[in-house]
Amino acid sequence: MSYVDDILNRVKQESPEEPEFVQAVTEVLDSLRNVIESDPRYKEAALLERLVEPERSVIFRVPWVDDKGDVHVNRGYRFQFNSAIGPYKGGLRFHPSVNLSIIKFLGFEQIFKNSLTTLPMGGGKGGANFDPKGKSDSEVMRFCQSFMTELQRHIGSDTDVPAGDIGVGGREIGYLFGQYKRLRNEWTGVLTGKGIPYGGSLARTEATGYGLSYFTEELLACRNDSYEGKVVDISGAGNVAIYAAEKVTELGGKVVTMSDSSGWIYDPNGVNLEVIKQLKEVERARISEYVNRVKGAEYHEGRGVWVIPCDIAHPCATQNELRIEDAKNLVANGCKIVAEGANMPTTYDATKYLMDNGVIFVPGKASNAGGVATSGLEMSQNSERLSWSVDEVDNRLKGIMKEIYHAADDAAAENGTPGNYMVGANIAGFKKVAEAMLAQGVC
Ligand code: NDP
Ligand code: 2IT
Repeated sequence: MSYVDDILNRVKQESPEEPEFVQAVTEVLDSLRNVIESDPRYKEAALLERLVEPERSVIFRVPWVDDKGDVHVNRGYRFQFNSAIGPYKGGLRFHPSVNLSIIKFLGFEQIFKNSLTTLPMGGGKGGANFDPKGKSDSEVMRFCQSFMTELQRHIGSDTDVPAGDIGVGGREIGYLFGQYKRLRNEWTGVLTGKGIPYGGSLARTEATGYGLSYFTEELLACRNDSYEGKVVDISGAGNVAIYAAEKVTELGGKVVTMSDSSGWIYDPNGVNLEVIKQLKEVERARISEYVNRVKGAEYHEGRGVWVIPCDIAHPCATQNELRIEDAKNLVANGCKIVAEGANMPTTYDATKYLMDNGVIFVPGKASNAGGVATSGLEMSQNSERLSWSVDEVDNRLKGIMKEIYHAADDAAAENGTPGNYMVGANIAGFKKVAEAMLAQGVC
């Protein structure tokens, strides 16, 4: 049996209740077959065994009191997966669906994504099965304070630097940062995605969505094409989706769909982002409200954005939201590019179906890396006690996304699988981490 299959079997056997983690490992290791089998150093150093095992994982109780005085307990997680190329770095997710498998898959993916950014950041991820929806600001604050009361002993600006993800935005990062500072009596860049008045980076809010569009713009430019006149389906209506839609629109595309966990909208005239921002960033309302404010749009309950014909699809909500039946709809309706904004939003069978049917597929670890890349830029600014202008950050982000595109494109071609960005991104992300691990010995 090959080394890759041996490790894959072992992960499947040892993690039967971690389907998302097994899926992520399978996608990565399948992509690395040629690279792993052609270099005996990896097996000799048990590199894959070490890569799939988090360096450290912490699971903790998060008790908090609601506005009525009732006590609740949630489960908190931090997976410190790999620190070969820098301090652990990755977001925190607050969502009722959070469990060990989800945080573990996200931490594993983050290793390769962070490597692709070219910045010195290791991989980590955390979160809690807490639902911020419907909670008051005071309840969210008390939860964040309790969460940080435990997390603070495990993180630090040179150890592990968390940030936002689903359910964790500027409000939550503010409360988390305040509690860290209070407990440790030190002001350091221990979190990214901070507010601008207290050490945040300009353009971090927009970075993941903008980065996704910059990556796709470069991919199109290399084919003498652009977003101009393209119809684009986007799912989600959170941080990533909103700023992807904003940049796609600015670059000449027409975004016709968005969604939340209740349902989705179709606006044939192009989504009105002012209305979406008001609903989602200000009122924290449901997307169903959109049709009461914009004429000519439709609202549908449940999932379904991928039935709408498009040239380009950007899934920007959550894992495994683009399934085989969705892939079939997209192909049948002439979609040419699927570039992921979310982490692993496309199931593995859907991914294969898209690629087998001529759709250019870009995995999130390449196309959504702009968020963590700009977090890396926030860390640099904090270290040098300076803030860069919005143009400086945006230009660096653009440069990094172009570099990631070419790194994945080159690695795919070298591997004999040109145009396979799944394989290219995994190889390009893996090589730097693997070299660092080999150089550092068995640890
Ligand atoms: P937000 O919380 O801002 O938005 C998430 C959006 O997805 C919301 O519209 C939400 O709907 C929807 N959603 C969440 N969970 C589900 C679900 N189980 N089913 C259907 N819809 C769902 O998160 P982000 O925009 O930050 O994150 C979106 C994705 O992008 C995630 O996969 C995240 O890991 C990834 N990502 C985020 C980065 C960042 O910098 N923020 C960086 C790179 C990747 P509702 O409001 O109803 O819950
Ligand atoms: O998935 C991701 O890359 C993020 N949620 C952003 C992580 C970060 O540290 O900015």
